[in-house]
Amino acid sequence: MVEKTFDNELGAGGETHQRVPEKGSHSAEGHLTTNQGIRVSDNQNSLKSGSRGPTLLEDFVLREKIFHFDHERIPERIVHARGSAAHGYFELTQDLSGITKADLFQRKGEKTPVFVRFSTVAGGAGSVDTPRDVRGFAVKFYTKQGNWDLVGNNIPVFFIQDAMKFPDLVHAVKMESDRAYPQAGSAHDTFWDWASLMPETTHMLTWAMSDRAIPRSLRTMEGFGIHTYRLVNEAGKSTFVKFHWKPKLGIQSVIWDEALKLQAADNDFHRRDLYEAIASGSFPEWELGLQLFDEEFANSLPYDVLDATKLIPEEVLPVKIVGRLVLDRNPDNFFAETEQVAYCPANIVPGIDFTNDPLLQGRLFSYLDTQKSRLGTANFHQIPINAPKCPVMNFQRDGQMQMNVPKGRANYEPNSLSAHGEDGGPRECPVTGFHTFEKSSGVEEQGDKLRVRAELFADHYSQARLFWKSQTPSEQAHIASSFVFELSKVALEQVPPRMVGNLLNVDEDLAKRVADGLGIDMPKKNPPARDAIDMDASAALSIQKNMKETIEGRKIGILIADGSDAKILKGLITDIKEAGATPFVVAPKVGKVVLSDGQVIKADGQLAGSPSQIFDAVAILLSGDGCKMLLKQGAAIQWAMDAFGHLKAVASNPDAQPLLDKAGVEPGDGVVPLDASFLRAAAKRYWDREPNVRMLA
Ligand code: HDE
Repeated sequence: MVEKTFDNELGAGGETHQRVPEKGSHSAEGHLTTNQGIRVSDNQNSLKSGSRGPTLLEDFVLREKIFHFDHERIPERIVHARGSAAHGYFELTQDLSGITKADLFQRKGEKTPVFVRFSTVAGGAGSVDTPRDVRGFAVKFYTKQGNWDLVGNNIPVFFIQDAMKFPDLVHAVKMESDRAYPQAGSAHDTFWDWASLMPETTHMLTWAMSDRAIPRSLRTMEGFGIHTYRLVNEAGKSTFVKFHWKPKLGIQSVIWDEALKLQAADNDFHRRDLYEAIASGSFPEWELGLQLFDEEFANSLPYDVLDATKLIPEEVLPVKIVGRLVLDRNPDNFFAETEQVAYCPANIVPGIDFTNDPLLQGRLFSYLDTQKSRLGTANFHQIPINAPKCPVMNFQRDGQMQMNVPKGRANYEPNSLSAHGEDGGPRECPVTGFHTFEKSSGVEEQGDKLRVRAELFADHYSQARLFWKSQTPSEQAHIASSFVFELSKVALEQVPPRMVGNLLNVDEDLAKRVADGLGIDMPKKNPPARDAIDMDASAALSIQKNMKETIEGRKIGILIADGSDAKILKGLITDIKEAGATPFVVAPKVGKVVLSDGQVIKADGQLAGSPSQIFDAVAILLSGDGCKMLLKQGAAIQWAMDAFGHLKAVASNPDAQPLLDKAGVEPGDGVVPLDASFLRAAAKRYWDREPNVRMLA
């Protein structure tokens, strides 16, 4: 019989090939146990009959370990499966007590804990971070009155007007059901077949084809509640509200070629960025803004505020800033928190209420329902990340995975158990309890039972036109080119002309550019259900018109090689850090770079694994010999070429010039010497460069 042995600290010999503490030693963290609390003597070897004999069924340690592992995954979300999240707080900066009785909006300066999850919509949980897609922006406020979930997106409107169409939208956009591709992208037959048959999607499509759908980071996206909600004050007066999140760093997006390359460079580009920003103390922050209005204002608009495919331009109704959201703590465990968090638009607190938006109404049912199949129990609200931070008391009992142990007999109400000296349990409170806003509001709340939509919902094009005309020429070119890119992937011949026929209702120039880009004849305009009206352009809808020129929070790549100037490198790193950005040194060998003064340093990333897509601006600092060596490396040439092609600032020292020449980096705005001007240059993108580097529609 062979003696059972452990590897010793030197890892030599034995039946296992892992380093484990010597037999009998105790770790500082305590003893390993089974889920029944039994101490485990050996976590390396299953129980066998003889050293080469069969494994024994009796081995409860092995069976329990494998059993638990087999069930580690839960069903992923049907939409928004891919997500990243963080803890933080909401701080009220404006007293809103006149407008709402919601406790979190009463006292200026008060902080409410939050858990925020961002997501893509179409891809599975393991898909990439940078497809062209809408992003979810879901905030759970753990208020003193219970949980309020504001479950929004990074685009202020939605594809559809009525919940009835949601399963069709999701089926059409997700991977096609026979071939199971494409993953995470809308550029395929079924999505465009469906969307082109649904004119109400047109406004959202113009947003989805814009740079909003390829954000630079989760920290640089706006967020929107989309639907019109209500705020209700102590006196029972209701005010309509639309919620906005405005990122402190401004809105920033990447460009399409960059997004495509990012999918190869870093699947986790957004997740990593969020995690690293928080871990380094550079806390992502947003302002909460409200658009507040009354019935009379709503009735004066040429569109319906209950229609989720419409927005109210900020120029028509300004956004009032009332608070800030700060994310300052990464989750401790992805599964326990980010995966198990269950948002639900039906979670509201006294002082906030719904409207009759037919999309919102459908959502009020869906989220609670889906959590049961995703988390497997009606008791999912007891999972720590979902549990309110205020007392929860009711007569609901039992169910799978019940974590509470209620005492006594009071599991019904009314009861008179207290008269007998027993605890009778909690009671309803007509004063502080949630009251639904009662007044029917301009809208007919009693009427015939009809499967219809309100009259103004039939206007599918006015706001798509508004969005289009509010963009800069560069943004318009991106939108037209995205339509071309996506529709070029559609094999169903009837679809692109049908889509262009819809776009003719938005803008003739847009339709023409898309038809030209596709190489198809201009189709006839599809007759609109209601003629579009012209609205005044809204600068707030453009990213480029609102871009914040700052390098705060940005990541700057510095390409070096052996012989790079030590003093310049040191100064550059210090300056970048002082400006609130993150320097990242890239070199051919990550473990060793010998600088001009003989100093040996480590790089942050290796050249092939750190392409310039992952940076906001780049600096190239090379010696003559270093440059010569890199001229033979495709990755180095591509590094400079992509940074230039992605319209970023490119700084270099004179010895690096041959690399720039070989990469086709031409002199012009944003191509600067490696001096103090670089940090100013790095604060923006150079849109004017684009027509020289790629053809757009
Ligand atoms: Fe969702 N949506 N949705 N949605 N949604 C879900 O809930 C649904 C809609 C949004 O990070 C699901 O827990 C219906 C609009 C976000 O966990 C599901 C309709 C907006 C998230 C669901 C909509 C959203 C979801 C899937 C039309 C922006 C991720 C898993 C009536 C205002 C939340 C889950 C997270 C998730 C249903 C439309 C945002 C199936 C039926 C409009 C950010 O319940």
